[in-house]
Amino acid sequence: MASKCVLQYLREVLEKQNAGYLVLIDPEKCEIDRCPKLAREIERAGVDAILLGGSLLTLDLHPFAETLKTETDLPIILFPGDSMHLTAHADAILYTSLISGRNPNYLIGEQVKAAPWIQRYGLEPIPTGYILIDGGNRSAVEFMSGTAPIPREKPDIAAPHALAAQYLGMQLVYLEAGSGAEYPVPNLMIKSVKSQIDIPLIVGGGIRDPECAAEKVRFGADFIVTGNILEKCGSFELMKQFADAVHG
Ligand code: 1GP
Repeated sequence: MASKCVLQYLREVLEKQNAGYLVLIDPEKCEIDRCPKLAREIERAGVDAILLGGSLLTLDLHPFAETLKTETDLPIILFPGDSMHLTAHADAILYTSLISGRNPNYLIGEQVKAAPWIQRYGLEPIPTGYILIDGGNRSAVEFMSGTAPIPREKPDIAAPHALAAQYLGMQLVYLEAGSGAEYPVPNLMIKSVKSQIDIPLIVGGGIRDPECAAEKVRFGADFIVTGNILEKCGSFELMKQFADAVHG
């Protein structure tokens, strides 16, 4: 993406259409040789942006971001598990703080370590309140961060977290059930959180079919993220169905 205003681009996506669709590529689960074709198909399917990252990376992120950028004009947005998951080849970074947890390292520690590199790499930081919800199984985020997710039946706890994110000046809220979650974030929790905030709401984790994605949008999600389902049975047709369902 030529300009460095990815947040503005995301806001325009929401002005133009019902909601936005983001595809997550986790380098640990995607062969780099697949990336050129995948990037072209993602763009052709009507996906709005690409998230790149994962909870634990053992591979070099640079060639993945570089390859994706060569093949698509869509924004490449880093979705880091920690401060080492950075590359200059992306456009922006979800500058997340894991606000559902009480681990200072994921609230502010990793962010401090990453800040000079974000500046050096010229990445656009998008401050994001990251809220982990119990997805029915133990997620990588839960394990890696050493934090407990918010219980699924407690929208009354999730909503003030999201409101606090907005009051702290964050620009997005991400409700995360965890990659490969058994259950996605519950509809009533999405509705409750959405009723409390004015900033865009991202929902991801365990969304496996376009109908589910459309349902989450109906309950208030502004952006839907899918990762696993496309890594497992990724096809152009499926991505297009997701994009169409989300865009309404
Ligand atoms: C994970 O929300 C994303 O951070 C996507 O989850 O892999 O379950 O689609 P899935």
